[in-house]
Amino acid sequence: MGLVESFGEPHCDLLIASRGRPIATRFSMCFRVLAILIATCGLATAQRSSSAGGSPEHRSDVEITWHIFKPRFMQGVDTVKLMEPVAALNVQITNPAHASIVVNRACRTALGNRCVAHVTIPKDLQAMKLSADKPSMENHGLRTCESWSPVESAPDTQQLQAAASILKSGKRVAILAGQGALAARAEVQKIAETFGAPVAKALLGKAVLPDDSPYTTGCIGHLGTQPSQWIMQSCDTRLILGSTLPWIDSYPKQGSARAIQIDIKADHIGLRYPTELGLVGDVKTTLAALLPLLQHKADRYFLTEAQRRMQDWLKLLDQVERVERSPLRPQMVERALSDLIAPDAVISLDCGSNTFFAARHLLVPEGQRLTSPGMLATMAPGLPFAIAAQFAHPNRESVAVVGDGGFAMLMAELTTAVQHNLAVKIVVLKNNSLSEVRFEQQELGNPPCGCDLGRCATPAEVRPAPTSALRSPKAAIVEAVVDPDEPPAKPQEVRA
Ligand SMILES: Cc1ncc(C[n+]2csc(CCOP(=O)(O)OP(=O)(O)O)c2C)c(N)n1
Ligand SMILES: [Mg+2]
Repeated sequence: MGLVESFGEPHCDLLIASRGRPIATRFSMCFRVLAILIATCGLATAQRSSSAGGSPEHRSDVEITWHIFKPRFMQGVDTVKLMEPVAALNVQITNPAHASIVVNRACRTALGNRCVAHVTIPKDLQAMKLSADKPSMENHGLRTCESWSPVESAPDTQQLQAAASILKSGKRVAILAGQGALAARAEVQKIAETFGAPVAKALLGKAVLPDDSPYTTGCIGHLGTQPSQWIMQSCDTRLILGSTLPWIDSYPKQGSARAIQIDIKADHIGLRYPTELGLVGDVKTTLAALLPLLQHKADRYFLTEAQRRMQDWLKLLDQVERVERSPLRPQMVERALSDLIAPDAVISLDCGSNTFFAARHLLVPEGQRLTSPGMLATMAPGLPFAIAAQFAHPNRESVAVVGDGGFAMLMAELTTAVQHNLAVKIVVLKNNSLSEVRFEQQELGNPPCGCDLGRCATPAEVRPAPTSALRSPKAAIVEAVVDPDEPPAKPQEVRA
């Protein structure tokens, strides 16, 4: 357990949410030491993000937050009510002895059910000593246990045999791997090898197989690759592993392929595609139990064709990355970064056009890990994710690739990185635009909009810039470049 004081209040929550992402390797939590309205709104976004994104599948996942809570007090917010829609467990601590039981249960709820658990600890209570507490008469010295083991269940033999039979009858098996398969790299590779089945990866599952694996066609979905799209449209059997990829148009046409889905969450089965057989269980354990029932398939046509298409696709990306022009193509920047970052780096992405470029042009090798906002696709978590990753992996490079819009939202979180001596690296794709939304609006036929900009940096510019801003019929910004060494003087200190 660690205490992290976050300086960008709305963002400490994303830090906490990110600890539940696949980047954390061990049971880890952040205490939250500040709860003001804006922070709490940020918390709701982050935790909604984590609940909307489906449960993080990593066994160290936990989403627990402590709050200062002072109803009717300045900056007080009823965080219990606020978190009610997203938290599976949502309890306010009433005394120190209560804390040990509730916190234990919250950890079990979050870890076991892969969901959000939320604990509120009023500020006054945080300062109380456990030894000074008088538990209620009914407490009888209640203790709880410290051990916890992840769920590693697999479906029964009959179901596994049914799955094996469907897979064996398929001529063109394609695999969709999501974040639930992150811990099952060896098993996914073995299945792909056995069936000559290409693997398309959801963005959160990008590290399931390294991008140089002969079995993967890269990411799938709107930010994916053409070969991934092709394998999904051409397969006759689809194996979905720990994924609820949201883009329905990236699934085969209904009825055109049989589908088996393996997911630890029963309610994920059939969520996106009419799955013929749903196996509820841990992806790694289930695949390990399924593998002995399968035989090597001699027909390699589907895989070979996917690989050929992948070669063509990589050539196309290479050409795009090499175009020399200014302003730079973001793809060139992503490629340079991909070549330069450490082989075991942890990469954190944002939401925007930048995510598309990163998904395609950052090629993740075997030792790297990657995380991104997931299903809610909220802007700006790249930096807080990178901070959390650096806490979780102090000896690995932590790199955030973010948009300028997202970065502007959470830039203050840099203070946290500096304060905690975290050597995070942030690459901002500055296009002076909320580009993804701009393109979406263009597609809808909406006209571009914006405000007027003015700048003054010299005495001669001091009047013209605000004058035209004040006369503008539109919203206008004046950037006045002023001396940072001019002190906020007291009356008696003012000098000419
Ligand atoms: C909190 C939040 N607000 C708004 C959006 C809608 N949205 C999605 S991408 C995007 C633009 C992001 O801009 P930027 O970070 O500069 O990235 P770019 O698209 O320019 O690469 C917006 C506004 C969102 N996903 N999350
Ligand atoms: Mg931008």
